[in-house]
Formats: sequence, C-alpha cells, structure tokens
Amino acid sequence: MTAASLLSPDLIRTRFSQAMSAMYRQEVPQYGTLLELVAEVNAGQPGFAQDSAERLDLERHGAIRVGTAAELATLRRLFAVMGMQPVGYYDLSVAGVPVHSTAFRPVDPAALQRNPFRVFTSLLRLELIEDAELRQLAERVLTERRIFTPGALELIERAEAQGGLTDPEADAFVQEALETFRWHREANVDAGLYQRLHDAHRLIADVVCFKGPHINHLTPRTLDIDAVQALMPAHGIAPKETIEGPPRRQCPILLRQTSFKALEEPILFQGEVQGSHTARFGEIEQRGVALTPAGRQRYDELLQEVRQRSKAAGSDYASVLAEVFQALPDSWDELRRQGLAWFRYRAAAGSQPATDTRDPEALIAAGQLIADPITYEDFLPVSAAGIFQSNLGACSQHEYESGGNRAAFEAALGAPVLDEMALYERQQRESLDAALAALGRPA
Ligand code: OOG
Ligand code: NI
Repeated sequence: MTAASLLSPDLIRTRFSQAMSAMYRQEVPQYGTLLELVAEVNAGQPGFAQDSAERLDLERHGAIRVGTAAELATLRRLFAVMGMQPVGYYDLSVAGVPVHSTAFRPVDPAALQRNPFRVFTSLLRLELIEDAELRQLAERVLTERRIFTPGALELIERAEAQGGLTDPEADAFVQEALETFRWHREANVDAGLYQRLHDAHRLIADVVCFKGPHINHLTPRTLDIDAVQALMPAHGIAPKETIEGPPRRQCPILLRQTSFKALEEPILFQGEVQGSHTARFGEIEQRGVALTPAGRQRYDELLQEVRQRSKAAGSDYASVLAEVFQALPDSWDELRRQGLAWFRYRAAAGSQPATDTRDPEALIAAGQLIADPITYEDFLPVSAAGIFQSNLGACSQHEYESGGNRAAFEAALGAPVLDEMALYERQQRESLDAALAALGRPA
C-alpha cells in the first residue's frame, strides 16, 4: 500500500456527510425542505469573509447520543478515519440533561475550509439514573447491543494499520459507517422498560432503547438565520420561539441556532407492541467569529444578565438580548483591538512595507496587513441545552447537581479532548507569522 493510493480523510468526510445528508432527507422529509430554504436564503447573501460558497453548501453538523464508554471510544476511531477529532468538553447536567459531550470535527484550517462537518456527540451518564435497578437494566441493554457493523470495525482497523483507506475501501467504509446512524423502527426493549426509562428521562429512553445512536438532527448553516426563521412557517415548518445565542449583529459572533420540533415516529417494541417515539428534529445555525477567552467571558456574562433581566414580568427576551449585547463592540476593528475575537492575518497584495514595524495594528492602518475573522467551529453549552430542552418537552425538567466530569469523559473516550481556544490561538499566530514573513518582517 503506497501512501499515494490512499484517499484524503477530507474526501472521506465529504462522502460521508453527503451520504448522511441523503439518508436523513429520506428519513425526515422536512430536512430536505429546510435545505432548499437555506440554499435560497444563502444565495441572496454576501459571504462571511473567508468562507467560500463551496464550503457553505457542504456545511452542516449532526448530533448523536451513545450509551457506553466502548461505543464512544469506537466512535472516536471511526471519526478519525474521516479526519475528525474530539474538540471541547460540554457538561449538560447543569441544564438538566444527563449527558456530557464533545464535538468531533476537523482541526486543521485547510481541512476546515474543505469541509467542516462536525458531529456533536453525547455520552449518557448512567450514574445520574437514581433508581439502581433501572440503572442496571439500562446498562445490560446497552452492553448487549452492537452499534457498529463488522465491516465498519474491520475497515477502521485497516485504516489504522495502513494510515488511511483506498478509494474503494472509503466507499465501503462510508456505507458501513452509515448503518450506525440509521433510524431503526424496532426497539431493543419491551414497552414496559421503555416507559420506565422514559419516565426517568426522555433522553435516557432515546439512548438506551434502540439498536444504535440514530442521527437526531442534521443542521445546515445559513448566512441569515432571522430570514430563514421568518420563512419557515410558510414552508410548513414550525420553529421554536427564540433563537439561541447572541443577537443579530453587524459582525456576527459565535453561533446562533434555532430548531423545529421532533417527529413522532412509529416504533415496534419487543413483543410486537406498537408505540411511538419523538427524538429527531431539524435545526439551522448561523456562525460568526470565534471569541478569545476574554471575549467568551464577556459573552457568558452578558448572556447571564439577559437571563436574569428577562425573568422580569412583561419583559421581551429579544429586546433584552439586543439591549444587553450593546455592551459588546460591533466592529471587527474593535473586536480585534480589544482582543475579544480571533483573526487570521494576510499580507495585502503587492504591498511594499514603508516602515519596519512588526505591529499588526500599525501594518493594518498602513494598508499592508489584512485581518479576516476566524469562523467559530464549535458549540455553546447553554444553546445546546436550549436545543435539547426544546425537543424534550416541558415535562422533562430535571435537576442534577453532580457537575461535569471531564476526566470520566476522557477516560471513556480513550483520549483527551482538544482545547478549542488553543486551536484558534495557533491559527491566528501562524497566520500572523506567515504574513509578517511575506512582508519581509520575519521574527
Ligand atoms: C445535541 C444538542 C446540541 C447543538 O447544535 O447545540 C446540538 C442533541 O440534542 O443530541 O446539536
Ligand atoms: Ni445541533
């Protein structure tokens, strides 16, 4: 096997995300309607700085939930074949959801530019089920199921041994991997156990009772989430009321998201009993610039203030959100000068440096250096909690006081999760070094 005959992981990722999208379109027809609507709205928009139209068309994220450490660890190996690595740790127990999560995604700027497909992946925290007997039953069901096909496991091993897959192997891998994320109408349990798990938490039933971690949503990226949200009802889609995340701004930051209600799908319990389950939904997102730790702290504080103030009687969430966020500068120059957001630097074409400064701000002022906002590639725990909640229904308010457990998550994963801030920082630093070198100012 020569390295030259191996396909790039980026290509395998693109084939996989397209196969997944085609499958989800069949399973959830409203997703197809949403894709068309998003494409229509995006076509009428100026692009967001560095992101090409090709990337936008391909761009989406998915979400899955698994039940055991072994399942999570194998997923890590499966995603690695497609150049996707675990980035970030999200504790959702604080929001009443008994899971913790990471996002599998490409990390290298060139790979992100080719196709940034990400999968938000949650691991059920069985220890948060209080009823010991129920916990053991759930555990037994989970350890007995096999969510990967033998073919998928074999191709993961081959990719690890060879350092990649050939073109035909990649096609076979995509088909085998897809099986893990498919919807299965037949439940793994009888109706009684489903009901008990559902009563403990709807999400627990969703993770435990099926043959695999069905993809629960696939989210296209729009350049104007307000426009898509407004057009959704006319296309027969009913979105949740509020858009999660920051308000609409001249300079979009982080991530704004909205979703529409889960489908009620017929299922067949063991013992041939018919029932139904709601788990799968649709979502759209708009991405903005990634914030630095200082910027992110400001964002978290402002969001906290919004939540406090909008509790007051008669207050309107959208107006409070817009008002409170006026405290955050809404220009790329200010976000950059105050160190609130990450940027990628490049030398202006044909520029001849007039001074010998290495100061980026002086070079920008002289028209020799250009700073483009770096797109946020990750997720927001508060928003994710809002998305989970909107699809779990009002009956599922839970309180868990355990807090996060990143060490346990990483032990299950079999690897540490990467620090997203370090990835953005490095991208900014390396682009600046390269731009300064191009301007004849090497370090
Ligand atoms: C994941 C919810 C989180 C997002 O976009 O924040 C998420 C889930 O419901 O499994 O996908
Ligand atoms: Ni999502």
